[in-house]
Amino acid sequence: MKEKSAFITIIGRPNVGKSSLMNKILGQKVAIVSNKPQTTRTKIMGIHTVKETQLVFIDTPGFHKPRNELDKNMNKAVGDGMADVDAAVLVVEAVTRFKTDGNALPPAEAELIKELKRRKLKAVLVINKIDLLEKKEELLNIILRYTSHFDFEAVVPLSARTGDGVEILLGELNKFAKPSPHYFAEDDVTDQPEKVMVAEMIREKLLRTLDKEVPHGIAVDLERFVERDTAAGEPIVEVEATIICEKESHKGIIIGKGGAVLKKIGSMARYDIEEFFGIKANVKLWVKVKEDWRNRQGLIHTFGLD
Ligand SMILES: Nc1nc2c(ncn2[C@@H]2O[C@H](COP(=O)(O)OP(=O)(O)OP(=O)(O)O)[C@@H](O)[C@H]2O)c(=O)[nH]1
Ligand SMILES: [Mg+2]
Repeated sequence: MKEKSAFITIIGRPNVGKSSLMNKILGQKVAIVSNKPQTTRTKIMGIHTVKETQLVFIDTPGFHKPRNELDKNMNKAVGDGMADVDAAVLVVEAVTRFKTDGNALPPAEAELIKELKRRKLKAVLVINKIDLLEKKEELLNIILRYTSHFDFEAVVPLSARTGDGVEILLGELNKFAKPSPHYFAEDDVTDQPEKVMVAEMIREKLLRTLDKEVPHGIAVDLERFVERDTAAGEPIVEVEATIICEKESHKGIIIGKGGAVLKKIGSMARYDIEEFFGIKANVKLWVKVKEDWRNRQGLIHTFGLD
């Protein structure tokens, strides 16, 4: 059997469903997902191997106007994700409210298309969230608007939520695979260490539970992550993590009245961790304030976000 591979980067504005799409393709949750923009903070690899063809996906942070050093690192991760790949998937939303009637695109998307051209990258346009589309005719206008800016190899409307259209996308992406040995083992799904995945599962629960600016200023520092046997001889994974936030007032919100919010986050995370490892888990969480950490490269590095 002749092996084939392709590296494919997934790019787009925040919150359009890039991570949801990658997870759906992999059939496994590798990247965390939330309804808050800027959920993904670093490049995350997802590996999809079917018979002779291995597609290596790179899920990137949503491209946006930077407001701090962390944002700059995140945008840089998008650029890095576009280097040395065979193709890109530009994800946009079927329900975009365009600010102009002409053909103009939101600035972040215009910028990404400029980058595709500069790098002479081949790209497929994915119009996601078609499950939310009330009038199917609107799709044509969206397609015309985007294709007037770039010569996409294919345009695929789909729903990362229901999976509708995902097989069609895979058919298009398989065309980018070139004869080459596989870079990863057949059963690998991601390059992320387990420790990172656990910290991310906790951050996902924070994103889903908290509002406004609080979740964006959070990092999760995993301090202990060990598997041991209980006295009864049952395996258990012990997780201890510190949630870093930017303000004393945020700390109060994260902990909640009588510790209720932190307890809820801990038990939601425990559920996911148990499901992921298939054994029982103990999760202990603390909260610490580190003012303005998103502007301090040293701390950004400590939390693995560079
Ligand atoms: N209705 C609907 N919602 C979707 C679909 N795909 C993603 N979503 C939702 O859109 C939100 C954002 O999804 P993510 O996958 O985190 O988006 P992202 O592009 O990775 O976001 P960033 O990492 O912040 O750039 C979540 O609430 C998802 O559940 C879809 O096909 N239909
Ligand atoms: Mg994401």
